[in-house]
Parts: sequence; structure tokens; C-alpha cells
Amino acid sequence: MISRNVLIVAATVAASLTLVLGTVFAGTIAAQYGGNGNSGNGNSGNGNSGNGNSAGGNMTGQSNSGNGNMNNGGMNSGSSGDQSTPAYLFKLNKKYMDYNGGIFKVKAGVGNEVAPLTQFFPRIAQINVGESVVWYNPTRVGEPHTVSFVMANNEFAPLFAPYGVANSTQFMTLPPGSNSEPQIVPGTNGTNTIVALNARGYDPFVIGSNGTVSMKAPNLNYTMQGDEKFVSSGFLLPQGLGQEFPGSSSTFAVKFIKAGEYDYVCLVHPWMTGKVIVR
Ligand SMILES: [Cu+2]
Repeated sequence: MISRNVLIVAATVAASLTLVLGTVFAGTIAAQYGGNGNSGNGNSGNGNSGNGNSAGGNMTGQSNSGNGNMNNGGMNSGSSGDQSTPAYLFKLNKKYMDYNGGIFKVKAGVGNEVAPLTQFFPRIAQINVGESVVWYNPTRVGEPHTVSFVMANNEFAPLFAPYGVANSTQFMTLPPGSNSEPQIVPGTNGTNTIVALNARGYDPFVIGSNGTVSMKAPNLNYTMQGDEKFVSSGFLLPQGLGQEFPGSSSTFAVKFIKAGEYDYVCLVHPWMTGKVIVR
């Protein structure tokens, strides 16, 4: 029952294109970090036409740094809906890195209403001790993601989970008459079991090294000690597209003060994984 629920949710939010592109993308990580001096590919193959090739004209308007190379022949800085397609962003990501002044920005999901792409861009962020990574969700639809560091294996937070309630509990639908009802199954010993959204997936949460659980305010700005069991962003939505998810965040910032490798995952799309390397 529970796993079926989770599967339905996963299937609903996931674009099948993701898996295909995800595989392709994984293969480029090595190239991306292998000293990408080569670009200048005149053929973007993504449907852009009449590209005036503006060096440095990146689509988000944010400053670039890191690889110092923006002379890509395929980029079109003119106005075009094509610039949010996964194919375009996939190419863009190979050359584009937003790492300035000790802040490395990572996109949590990209794409548009035609094809949301459930990947982190870039998947690997390498920074120095004392620097920060900031995640944001630039997708053009309200597709939620989380950035969740699950250091202790048993601290994984399922998005939906069963909870016991007294079997006398009455649930009312809000607003009355809406096309919804809570998922309840009979339990034992005078209880029912309700399947509900897990707040530790939905909201920013930290479980410290001693097991202390603390819920945080949205748009968490956190300093990673390195010995936490669980650190999670909560739902990250694109700026202005979070109405369906009250209390959600649009950014998640983490300052790393200890060298090491920090793996993270999206609780909504468990195949979305990323890594922060701190040196
Ligand atoms: Cu996700």
C-alpha cells in the first residue's frame, strides 16, 4: 500500500525523459571535470537558429566563472523558448559553472513544462573549506526537489510514510467537497494507519550527531559540521512557483567547514544524486 503510493507519486512527477538524459549526463561528468578547454562547437543541434553567438551571454544572466571559457559557438543569447529545453541546458552545463566569490551555485532540476529534467546541475561541486554551495530550482514548472544529505543510512526520510492514529479520528476534507480523502488502512489495537507526507522530507530538517532532530525555517542557511546524521533542504520550488507547497523554499545554502566528500540525494526523485567535494 505504501510503496504503491510512493510509486504513483514518483511516476507522476518524473518525466520519462529524465532517465535517458540522466544516463547521458552521467557520462559527461568526467569530461566536465577533466579540464574542459575545448568548446567552440558551432553546432548546438538543439533547434536554435540564427544564433548570433554572444560570448558570455548565458541564459540565466548570472555571472560565470570557474572554467573561464564561454566562447561556445552554439549558444544563442537572443530570446528563444528553446533555451530552457533539456538538450540546451545539458550542453550549457558542460561549459557553464556558477562559482564566484566562494559560492558555488547548483541547479536543483532544470527544464520546462515540456520536459522537466530531474538532475542536479552540475552534479559535482568542488569548493574549498569555508566556502558555500547554494542550491536553487530554476525549472519553469512547479516541480519540487530536495537536497538531502543522508549521512546515517537509517536516517533516510521517505517522502510518504505510515503513521498510527486512533481509529476514532475523523478526517475532514478541505475545502469540503474537494476530490480527495486521506489514505487510511485498518491497524491493530484500536488504531488506524494513515499514509501521510513526511515533514522531514517536506520541511528543512537537521538531525545532529547526537540524534537531536530540529525543524528549520524555509530557505535554510546552514553550516555543515560534518558529523550530522541528516541535513535536508525541504521542498525547493522555483521562485514564484511554490504556491501549491506552502512553506516551501526557493534556496538552500550550506557552508562547509570540514574537508571531505558530501553525497546528497533528492527525496522526491531518488535517482537525483549529487556530491560536494570540499578541499
Ligand atoms: Cu528532485
